[in-house]
This record gives sequence, C-alpha cells and structure tokens, in this order.
Amino acid sequence: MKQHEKEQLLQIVKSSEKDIQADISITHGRRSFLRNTVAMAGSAGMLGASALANAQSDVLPIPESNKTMGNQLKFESYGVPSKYESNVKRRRSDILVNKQQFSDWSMTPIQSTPGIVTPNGLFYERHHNGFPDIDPDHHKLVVHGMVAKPLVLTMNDIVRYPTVTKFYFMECSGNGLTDWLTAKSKTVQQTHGLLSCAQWTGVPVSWILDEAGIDPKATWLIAEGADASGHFRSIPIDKMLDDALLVYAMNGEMLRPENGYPLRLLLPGWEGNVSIKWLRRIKAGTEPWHARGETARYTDPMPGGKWRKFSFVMEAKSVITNPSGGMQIQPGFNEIRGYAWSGNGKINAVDVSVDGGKNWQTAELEEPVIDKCLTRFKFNWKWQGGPAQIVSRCVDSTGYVQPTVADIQKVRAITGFVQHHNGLFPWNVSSNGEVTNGIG
Ligand SMILES: Nc1nc2c(c(=O)[nH]1)N[C@H]1C(S)=C(S)[C@@H](COP(=O)(O)O)O[C@H]1N2
Ligand SMILES: [Mo]
Repeated sequence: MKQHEKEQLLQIVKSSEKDIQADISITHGRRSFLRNTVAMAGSAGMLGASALANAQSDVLPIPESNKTMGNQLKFESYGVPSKYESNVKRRRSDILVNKQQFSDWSMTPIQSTPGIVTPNGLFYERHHNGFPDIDPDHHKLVVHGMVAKPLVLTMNDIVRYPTVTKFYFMECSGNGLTDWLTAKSKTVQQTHGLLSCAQWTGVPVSWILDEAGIDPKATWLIAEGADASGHFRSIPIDKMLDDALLVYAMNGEMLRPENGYPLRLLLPGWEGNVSIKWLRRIKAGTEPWHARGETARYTDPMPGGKWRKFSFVMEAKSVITNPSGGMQIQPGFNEIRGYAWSGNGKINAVDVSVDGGKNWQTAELEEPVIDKCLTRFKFNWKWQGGPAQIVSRCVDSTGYVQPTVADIQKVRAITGFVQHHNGLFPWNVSSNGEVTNGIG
C-alpha cells in the first residue's frame, strides 16, 4: 500500500472510530439492514474503512491475545461464562424483598438471553421453602389412589422408558405481580423475569398412568413434592393424559437441584406452580384436594369480590426485552427484540408500536416457532430522537389477542398480588434515549 493511501485510510479510521462500535452490531445484523444503514449513515466509506482496518494489522495493532499462549484446557471441568459476562445473573425483585430466602424467587435476565433457550444457570427459581438436596439413588415416585396397580418407581426405572424431548416455556403465575398497582420495577428482568424456556426430556405421564391402570372414573390427580414446603396441587386428569411430562433433564443435562432434581412434573403452558418439583407422589381421585396453593394462593380476584380457583393456563403474552428498562439507546437503528408465548398454542403474530399503541406494525418472528414455547420477535426501528413509547402485542394460534390492562379489568379485578397478568407492557424512551418502565 502506498504511503498516501495509508494516511488516507488512517484518516478515515480515525474519523469513523465512533462508528466502529455501530459497525460491530451491524455485522451481526441482516444484509437488507446493512444496506439501509449505509444509506442512513450517509457515508458509504464507514463500513469499508473498518473492514479494511481489520485486514491491516499495522492499522489495527495485533492484540496481546494473538501474541501469547492461550489458557490451558481444564479437563474434567464444568465450563462457566466469560468473566466479562458476570453481570448476567439471576436476581431477586427490588420491590418485594423478603427477610429470608426460603419462600422467594430469582428472576431470569431475559434482556441478556439471545434466542429462546434459557441457560440452566439462569433459569428462574421459585421455591416455597428452599430447595432440597436429593440423592437420585434413594428417590422414588409413587403412583397410587384410583389405579389398578400402584407403582413405586426408582430413577433407574424412569430413565429406562423411551424418551420424549420438547421445548416449553415456564412462567410463574406471579410474573409481574409487583408492577400493576404501585409499579416501578426498573428492568425487564424484574417485570417479566419469572419466565424461562428449556428443552425438556422425560416420560409422558400418560404412559405411567396407563401402566398403573388408571381407573376410568378418576378425574383429578394430586402431585406432591419432596421439599420442605411439601408443595402439592390438584390437576385435572385431561391435562395429565394430554401433554404432561415427568421430566428429569433440561437443556442437555440432568435437572438442576433448584429446578426439581432428580424429577419434576411439567405441565406445558400452565402456571409454573403446578409443575411440581422433586416429585414424589401422584395420586388419582375424583375431586380436587383444595391444597393451600389453590385456596390461599394462586386464585384470581374477580369483579364483585369473588375469587376464581384453578386458572391454570398462562394466556398469550409478549414483552420487549431490548431496548428495555435501564438501557440507554442511540438515535438511528435499534432492533426492537422481545419474547412472545402462549399456554394455548403457537404464536401467530406480534405487532410492535413505537407510539404507545396508536399505530402498530408487524414484527418478524424468528424460527423456530413452537407450541407453548418462547418465540422471538424482532422489529427494525429507526429512532429519530424525541420521546417514544414502545410496546408489543401478540396473537396466538387460537386467535386470542394479548389484552390491554383495560381489557383485563373488564373480566377480572386487579388487586392484591396480581396473578396471571398478561397485559400489554410499554417502555418509555425519553428524548435522551433513557428507557424506563412505561406503566402509567
Ligand atoms: N415441590 C415444589 N414444586 C414447585 C414449587 C415449590 O416450591 N415446591 N414452586 C412452584 C412454582 S410457584 C413455580 S413458578 C415453579 C418454578 O419452577 P422453577 O424454580 O424450576 O423455575 O415450580 C413450582 N413447583
Ligand atoms: Mo410460581
């Protein structure tokens, strides 16, 4: 390269230093967007310059990591994320801070989980009395009550069945409970982080019930955990025979202790509370048992002071995760990203509004789009500066549209610890690019 060319190049690199950061995110973007951005930036040289810089080792100095030996492999280790990602962790709520950590929850940083799978170390936790340490060699599952042949199954018995592996989301019915009355969680981790998604492996409950010779007159079952809360719930038999799974693995490894090791129930699309962890017993009967978890808790207030029991399904819901509360955005291109999910089926469509719901545009759904699983949506937004309110709205495969808060108020009372709240959730963007909770 001739000297004057080099100087010219250095000049371009210098003047576009600020743009290099933008460039990095652009190379992750799509081609069509790449073209847009070049036009938007009004300088076709911007992309070319840093691409050249990468090729020119004398312009972009060779980093230390190229010159020194790498870290040695650690055999027989369990890998952990880069130390530079140490901010990505489960967190508790800032709004409701308990004095103890037994009946408590931790939330998933859904602003920092690309794709649809929640890594096991970030999967949200909800325990009613801590989590036990159970030796799988001593764990047993009993199936009894209205069955012809009661079963006692060890973990060895259970893993011998043929396997079924499925992607499903899990959401606590209390997800967002702090935000509808007095509000003001700051981040999407705190407003929506009792939500995770995994690839689960296990055995259909229907096979086990079949083997036990379930009485055709049985209509309800109880499932009970082996934890200190002795948590149990009554479950209608139709769900148990439909898609309920006895799960022992998630995301390519055995369950984590926090998530029910060595065995949990998984009721796809239903409130997390019925997916009993550390499962030790399933009993068949003809009516619900009116467990504490379905009387004192997990009931919905209705207009007129009544309470509704057994609201199992988590109805269609969506939320924007990027940008979201606590972030700061720059004018120009911002990809709006988020999750949509429905306990009743697949996500058919997601709309995004950048003016607080006055106008809606169609977002792109990222493959795969799976039944009762998190679905990713994306929307190309050019923020011109100036205040904005961004919000998403989803439609599921039954045609159900995610409701506004006003829609929910027509059919339910919003009071106390609001459960099963799937309302539209806006983020405010101020003219300096600050993103905050937009619940009025
Ligand atoms: N045995 C037992 N099962 C349980 C619970 C519990 O405290 N004990 N918590 C329930 C609640 S309220 C939820 S939301 C989910 C949370 O599952 P996770 O901790 O794997 O996210 O587990 C459910 N199953
Ligand atoms: Mo929950």
